[in-house]
Amino acid sequence: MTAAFETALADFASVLEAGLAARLDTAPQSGEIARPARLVEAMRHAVLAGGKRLRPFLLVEVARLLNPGLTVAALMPAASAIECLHCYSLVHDDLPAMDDDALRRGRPTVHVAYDEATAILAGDALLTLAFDLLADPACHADPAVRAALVLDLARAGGLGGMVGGQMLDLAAEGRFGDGAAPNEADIRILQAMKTGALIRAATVMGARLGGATAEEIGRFSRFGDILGLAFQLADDLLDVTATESEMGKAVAKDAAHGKGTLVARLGISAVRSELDRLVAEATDLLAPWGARSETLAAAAHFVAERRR
Ligand code: GRG
Repeated sequence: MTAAFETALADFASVLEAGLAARLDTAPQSGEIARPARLVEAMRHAVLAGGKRLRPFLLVEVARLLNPGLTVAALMPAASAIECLHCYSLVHDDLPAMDDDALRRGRPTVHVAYDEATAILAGDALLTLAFDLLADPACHADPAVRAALVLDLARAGGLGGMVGGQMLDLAAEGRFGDGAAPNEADIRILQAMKTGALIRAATVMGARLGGATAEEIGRFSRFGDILGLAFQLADDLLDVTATESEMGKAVAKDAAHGKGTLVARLGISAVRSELDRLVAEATDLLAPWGARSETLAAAAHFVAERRR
């Protein structure tokens, strides 16, 4: 992974953050009645506190690869939507009823900084805001494209995607006392749902916004699947190899929670080899765009080799 990629990601993160900050203020939008200040503050705490901004970055990079005429500003509503949905998932994942974490992105989690009820509502409001951003005509002039984006994000984020994956994850910890420990195939499915679905949504939504053909949508769906799997494998590796200060959140939690990860099942070196294969496959998928796709190829390396 190159320093140039890290710089591009950091530069994008500042632009996205400024856009998100502007959306999260106390002035009601048309159709709203009032915005409670405490809720806005908690949402800002959840969203504006750092974060790699990988999902919106992928969305923007895929869209601009397919249509270089698109500006980052034009893609900001959809990019912000996917980050809002991601941030909601982190707020709810950190709650006492879920992972019960006190640290996220190097800062107190929302329920610690505020309180549990506020954190639940901040997550709810971020989830709703994600769909508000996609449905707004500012997202795309064509209502059919907006509807397709809404569907992509709903299917990735909901029952058969991220939320469903979180449910399977809780069950796999033995929370509900119902059944055997998950096998490798079970773990792959739950991770594809919990983590992979949203990363795939980012690349597919980017492709849609870039005016992709059906073949290109399929290609970026597969690219997103590969990055999602690599992201989760890297996350599992970091859980056993990184420090709390590198990650800005608690580590070594998987074993403590009895989580069956692929690192625990297959071992560190097998997972590292799988990551190498995934990066190679992701890079092959970008072949039609040659050197113009080098940022996305670097993103695949970043996901697999990241230390945060
Ligand atoms: C509570 C509905 C609900 C879903 C939770 C996101 C999630 C599903 C759980 C988080 C637990 C976890 C560690 C998942 C592994 C992958 C992941 C989503 C890591 C955090 O994403 P990053 O690294 O975070 O992109 P930043 O802070 O950079 O945005």
